[in-house]
Amino acid sequence: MSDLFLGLDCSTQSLTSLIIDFGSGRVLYRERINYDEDLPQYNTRNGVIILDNEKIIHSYPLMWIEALELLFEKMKTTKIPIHNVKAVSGSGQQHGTVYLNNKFESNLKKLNRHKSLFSQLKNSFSRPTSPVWMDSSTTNQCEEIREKLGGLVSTIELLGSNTFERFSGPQIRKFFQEEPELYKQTSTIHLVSSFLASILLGINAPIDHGDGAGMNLMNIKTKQWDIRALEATAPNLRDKLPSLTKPYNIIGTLSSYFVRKFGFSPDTRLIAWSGDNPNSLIGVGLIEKGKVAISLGTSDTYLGYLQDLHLDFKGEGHVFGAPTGDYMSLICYKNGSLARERIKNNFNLNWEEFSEILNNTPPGNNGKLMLPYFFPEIVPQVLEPHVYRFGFNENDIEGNVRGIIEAQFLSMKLHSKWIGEKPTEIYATGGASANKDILQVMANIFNTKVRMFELTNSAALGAAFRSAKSYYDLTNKIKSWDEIINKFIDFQKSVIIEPNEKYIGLYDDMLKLYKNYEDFILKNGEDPELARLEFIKKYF
Ligand code: XUL
Repeated sequence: MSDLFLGLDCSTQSLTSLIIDFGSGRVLYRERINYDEDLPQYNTRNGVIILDNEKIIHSYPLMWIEALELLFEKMKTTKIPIHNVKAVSGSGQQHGTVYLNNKFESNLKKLNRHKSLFSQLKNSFSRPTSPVWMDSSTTNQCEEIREKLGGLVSTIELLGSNTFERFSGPQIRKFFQEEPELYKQTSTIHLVSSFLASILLGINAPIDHGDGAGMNLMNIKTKQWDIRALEATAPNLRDKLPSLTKPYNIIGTLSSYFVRKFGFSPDTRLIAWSGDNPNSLIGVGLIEKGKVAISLGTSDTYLGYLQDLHLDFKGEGHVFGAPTGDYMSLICYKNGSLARERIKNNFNLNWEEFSEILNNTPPGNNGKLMLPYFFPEIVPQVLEPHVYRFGFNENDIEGNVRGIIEAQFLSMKLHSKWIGEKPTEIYATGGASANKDILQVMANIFNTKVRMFELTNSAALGAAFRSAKSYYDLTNKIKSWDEIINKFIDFQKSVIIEPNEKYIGLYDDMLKLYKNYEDFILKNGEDPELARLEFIKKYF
């Protein structure tokens, strides 16, 4: 019987499991729990809850635990030989923090397989909800920490990123400032990834360098907790954080709860979990310079593999640890799929109709331009949501459909310039990457070919690849990343979307116009209306 590997992905809206069969090079099984639909008792919308105002966005760690158990129960009812799963790893939405009291680890150690995880772990939390990456309520804390670290440049040099509202450090500081008693009662603070890894491991699991870099607490060069950052964030924080580990480390074996309840082998190895973006990097097979991936999910992200540390001193991008042990660059946009869906739903469209309109509208959108801040935006930083439309209004279907898609890719092109290289190819992933028409706009705006994959769940796939790699390294059957990736991703068969050269000039001009509009709105720049009219005259 061939070796199986399990990858899990706890994303914003769902929890996915995916099993790969190394013998046949196939994905054997895929299942998903959607939080809103499958766990309606939590009343989440798109997997999250809005607390006092729309800047405060949390979710429930207990819901993720319930989803995990449901997922394993479903897996058990299939014919999959779970006993042959050699290793498990996982992926978590990044930055979200889980606050646990001193009962957590003892609860984990005495889990009884005849009872649910929920009932046995529900008293383990010092804070019932977890702030997630969509939260943008910590601007003050970001400023305080950045100042204590000596300003923008030294913060970026130390941590690989500026301080960001959604990053774990500023979130922890806010909790400490607003609820000091509960902070005191917190024994351990986990990320979503290390939290779920702990449940599977049966003791506190470490945080890997990929997800750790998204906390504003890890030194990006030494990959250790940075004492200055810890002190700038909250008292006694070192004692509350798990240790850091390399992303490919084997952190133990699956706890007996899972072994006995669901039929795993007691030798099933557990590999450190990481963030969804580092996992996606491997899940699309990106371990080469010059290529980038764009993930179109709840967040849209622009990812690149970095052999050496290369920082963005403008402070918009991030550098995280990559699963290979090297680095990766990342730019994250909050107005991703939820913004696309907002337009689709406002006009009562389905995705086919959305695509048809996109296809029937000319590149350049007849000079209609949108700044799409349906939600607070990360890049460029926009804290108060507002959608700006130039040359059209909110009732114009064509204007809005093409407007949102062009805006998203123009913004990505503009704000990824710090990486310094024009990509030679873009790997597209995430739910919306199944839409060829959206990818055609991407190819045209970047003037780069775009590769479309059959599988869009790259984070879970990446976690499964990582389990295989670490397992074979351990058992001296060493396999290179290329060998693993090529076994499952048939690059020959994936669809390539070529850019249409006809639009190079148009999109170069539109990018300048887009930048002028961003400057006009966000930096009090000059009104580019005349330039827009000239753009229309030139192209339409
Ligand atoms: C990355 C980020 C998001 C989350 C959720 O910095 O905030 O991409 O990881 O997917």
